Amino acid sequence: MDSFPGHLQGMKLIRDPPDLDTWRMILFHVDEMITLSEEQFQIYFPHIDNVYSHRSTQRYKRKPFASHYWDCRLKGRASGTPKSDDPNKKKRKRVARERDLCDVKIKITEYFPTAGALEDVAISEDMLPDMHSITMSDQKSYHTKATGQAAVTAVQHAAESRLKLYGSCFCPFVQRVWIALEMKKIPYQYIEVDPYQKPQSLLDVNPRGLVPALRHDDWGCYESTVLMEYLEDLKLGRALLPEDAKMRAHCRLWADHINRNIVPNFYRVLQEQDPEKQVENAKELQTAFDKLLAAAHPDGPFFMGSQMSFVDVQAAPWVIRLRRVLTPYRGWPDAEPGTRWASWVDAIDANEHVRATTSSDELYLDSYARYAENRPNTSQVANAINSGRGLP
Ligand SMILES: N[C@@H](CCC(=O)N[C@@H](CS)C(=O)NCC(=O)O)C(=O)O
Repeated sequence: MDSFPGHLQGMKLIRDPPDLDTWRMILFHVDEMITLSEEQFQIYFPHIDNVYSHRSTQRYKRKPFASHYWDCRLKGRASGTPKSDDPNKKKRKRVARERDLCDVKIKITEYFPTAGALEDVAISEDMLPDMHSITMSDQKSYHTKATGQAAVTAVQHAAESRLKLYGSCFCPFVQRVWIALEMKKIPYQYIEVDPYQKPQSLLDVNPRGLVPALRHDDWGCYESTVLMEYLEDLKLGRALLPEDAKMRAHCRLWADHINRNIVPNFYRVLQEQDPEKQVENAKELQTAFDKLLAAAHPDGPFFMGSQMSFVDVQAAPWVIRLRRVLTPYRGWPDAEPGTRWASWVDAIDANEHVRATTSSDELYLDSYARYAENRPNTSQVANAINSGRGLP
């Protein structure tokens, strides 16, 4: 079957998409609400269609979208549905599961073309009328569950392990450590925590209650750069720092440059509300990146050459947030094709371990809305960066 009837009309069956087993597991055993991007829905939902049946559709006069509701078929007859008295109706045997055991419901929000909005699909066990996966707390809104590829990786590393990474899906400092663990292929457990609620398990490792925090048996530590060094010192899997002492110092120096100049400047660009100051801050951020690349391998694409290593990992979470956050909120321009800058940004964005720890774009867009607030005259930032570029 290559296309689908009814409410799945228009969806194409993509045979053997990557990580299908994991996605089947995620979608079948859903116990908290998850939100899928349109792309993930299109790719994976047809593969679990045998479980769900369409229940109802709600259309609105003044809203440019419709909501389609689905129930898990393993639930049995939807409440309010009269029992069929058709003697010819085939009696279905319920052997494997009892009635009303499964309470998973799905709401599919279909946006009409004029809406111009992001399409998403929410799946939950206990569906609320207006649901999304963002938590509101003290005026802050943030996601509490990874999405996209990061969600798949989180599920793959949910099992108990001696090495535990306490992380939050939106946090770039966590992503550093997560990328390093993936690159090294050290067995680990990923534990999603809310650092604004600070569960005791996090405070036990980091009394300040910040993520990332790492627990290794009965010992724990925190601060992303320190954790990157700890993983390096374990000497397990692939080394991210070179052997030579002088080259190691060189890498540490530029990792320090990232912490002192790139990270704070990234937030200055985002937090500043005055358009003129935004332009100044954006130039400073670009200068900090330029300095880093001036010290990098001339051909790259990575800092030390053809392989991604320590310095790239230190910067990667902010590099991938340029296109996902600074472009929509501040008009940060795409890297000019053919430049050393473009080859570095593209190589980081395409790296499998970076991808494995990256959520879908909307998660980042939502997570930084509270910093960015106003949308300025974004073309000013783009012009300033493009005209001031000193890179080859
Ligand atoms: N310097 C720390 C920064 C960690 C950090 O700021 N984490 C944020 C999330 S991205 C956090 O835990 N915030 C909780 C809070 O501020 O209470 C590191 O490199 O690990």
